[in-house]
Amino acid sequence: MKNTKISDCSLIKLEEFCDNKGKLQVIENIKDINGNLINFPRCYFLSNFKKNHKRGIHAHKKLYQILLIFNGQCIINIFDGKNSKNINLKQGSGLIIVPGIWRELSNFSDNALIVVMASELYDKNDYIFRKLDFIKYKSE
Ligand code: T46
Repeated sequence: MKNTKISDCSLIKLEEFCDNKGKLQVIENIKDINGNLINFPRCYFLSNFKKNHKRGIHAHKKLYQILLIFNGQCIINIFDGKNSKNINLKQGSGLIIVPGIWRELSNFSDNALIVVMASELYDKNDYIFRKLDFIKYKSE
């Protein structure tokens, strides 16, 4: 999706229920930029972060994602070809990244665990790996 902006991405708060059994957090009813409900058929986990190594460093053409962090925090830089923003991802929040956004994940705290919900099955052809290709894609 070429015409998305970083303002289409949002940090949402998980709904939280605490009682004497413990805590339960919910995320549901996530909509795409046209207002249609998104299904998330894939989920993956990022861990074992190496010092001074970033993760991501690419964009997706069709994929919507929700990034959630358990244990610790990290910084996610998002870029839409013109503007960029650093987001400090913390427990209890989820970052919705729409298609057509470059992302770089860094500054992971020790033992960070990131869960990513993805709106499509894995498809290498959905990735844009080179930043210059991404900038060109966004300007076409
Ligand atoms: C993203 C960031 C936040 C698969 O075979 N299936 C999968 O579903 C995924 C996500 C990856 N892979 C393979 C492809 C590579 O051989 O796992 C290996 C590592 O993947 P990658 O280098 O893309 O990992 P990250 O952490 O840099 O990026 C991942 C996601 O790929 C990406 O969509 O936004 O997490």
